[in-house]
Amino acid sequence: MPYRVESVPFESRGAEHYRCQPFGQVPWITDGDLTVFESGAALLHVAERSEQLLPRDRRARADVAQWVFAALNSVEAASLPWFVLKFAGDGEETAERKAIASFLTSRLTHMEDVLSGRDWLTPRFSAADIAMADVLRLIDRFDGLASYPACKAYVTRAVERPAFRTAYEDQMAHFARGGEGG
Ligand SMILES: N[C@@H](CCC(=O)N[C@@H](CS)C(=O)NCC(=O)O)C(=O)O
Repeated sequence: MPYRVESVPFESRGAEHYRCQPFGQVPWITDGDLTVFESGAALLHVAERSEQLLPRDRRARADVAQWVFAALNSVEAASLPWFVLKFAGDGEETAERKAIASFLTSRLTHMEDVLSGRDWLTPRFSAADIAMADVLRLIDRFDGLASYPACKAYVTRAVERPAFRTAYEDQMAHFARGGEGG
């Protein structure tokens, strides 16, 4: 599927930016005359075009949908407070910080059990793996998967896929050009 990577100004976010993304964030996608914000919604919008990424069979589709939401709502939701502390360089041990770490530990322990028995979340690679692998990949960047070998191996499998490499390299090349052009 052909696509083009685009950037928007970070400091001065105009009305058009807020029209496409009400929180003034990125990403959003433009597909003809419509725009879709929230990466999960954008993912599902694109996946609609692929029987493999989002099957039409109702059971298979529900299976993919539940794991997409699990990635964003159960795993990413637990990783965000942990990231905020990591970004802030805050390593102080307090009861609140331990609670945040243990929330993430609980989610990763369950994901470790799930991923110990399978290559992908659903019988075939799907949109659910795009969402979950990306959430886990970011946790891994802060060494949060050191005690979760099955999660780590899953991320490795996902990022070694030619489609991931192509998309990642396209985005890096876009940034290397200063965010200009396709
Ligand atoms: N839930 C949103 C999160 C988007 C998000 O966190 N975007 C970050 C960059 S990855 C951003 O735009 N940060 C700048 C800001 O919040 O002002 C999604 O998945 O699309």
